[in-house]
Parts: sequence; structure tokens; C-alpha cells
Amino acid sequence: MELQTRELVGDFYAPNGKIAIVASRFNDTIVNRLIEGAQDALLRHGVKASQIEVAKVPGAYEIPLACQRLAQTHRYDGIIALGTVIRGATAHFDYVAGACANGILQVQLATNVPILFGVLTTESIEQAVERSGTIAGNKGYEAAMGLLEMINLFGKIND
Ligand code: INI
Repeated sequence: MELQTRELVGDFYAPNGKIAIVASRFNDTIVNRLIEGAQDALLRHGVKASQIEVAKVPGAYEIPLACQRLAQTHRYDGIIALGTVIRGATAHFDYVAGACANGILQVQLATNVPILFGVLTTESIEQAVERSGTIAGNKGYEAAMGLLEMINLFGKIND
């Protein structure tokens, strides 16, 4: 007997609306690679450059509030959060990384706008380099792909 289960899985089509990237200036040599990765993923999948806006914040701690302000405008189909928090570089790694991750989760649940977490939390700068376009891929690219999938999934849920 054939199963009638309806599977809801997002594709990677370009949305019609805008996409915001919120990126921290802290560790900007790494974060700039993440931004490039995210833009590359979006452009390769048909998103126009004019649909993409990049908002810069001082550090990862400020990312959630900027995401909230953007989400509350209702002008964005989704947001990509990009930053880099390196444990060796700060005594308050856990506070910054934890606040960023928890804050982003709260904002997306409160606003219904998908926010993909492309914030590196690493032990060393070497690990951050590895994840920003060298041997371990580019987490900005992955976050952008995840956002396209979520936007397409929501389109199917709403059908
Ligand atoms: N912000 C980061 O994005 N990454 C870090 O590694 C980091 N360190 O090492 O402290 C960092 N700190 C700044 C923080 O995000 C805030 O901007 C600052 O505390 C002011 O609120």
C-alpha cells in the first residue's frame, strides 16, 4: 500500500523578499569571510544583490537586538546572524556566546522570522579560520543555505 504521508521539506529557491545579514565587527577578518560565504550561497541560488542587506554591530553580544529591530520591520523574509567568538580571546566567552545564541533563539520565536545561527564559537583563532572558508567549509555559506531551506519550508507549510 502506498503511503500518503505529506513530507514538508524546504527547497533552496530564492525568495521574493529581502534577506538581512547581521554581522559583528569584532574579529572582522573572520566575519568578513562568513559574509562572503553567505552572499555567495544566496547569489548562487538566484537571490539578487539588491535583496540582500548587511547590518554591522560591534560584537556578537549586540547581534540579537539588531535582529529583533530588523525582524520587527516585517521587511525581511529571514535573517542570517554572523559573528565569531573565540574562547581564548576573552574571559567572558560563555556570556557573549551564550547571550548571542539564546538571544537569537528568543527573537526568532517571538517574531516568527527565521534567523540562522552562523556565529562561530571556537577554542582558537585557528578553528575560526578553518570554519570561515578553509578546511572546514564556510559557516556563513551553510547558514545562508539553511535560511533558504527554512523560508521554502514555511512557504510549503502555508500552502
Ligand atoms: N565579541 C565578539 O563578537 N567576539 C568575541 O570574541 C568577543 N570577545 O572576545 O570578547 C566579543 N566581545 C564583545 C561583545 O560582543 C560586546 O560587543 C561587548 O561586550 C559590548 O557589549
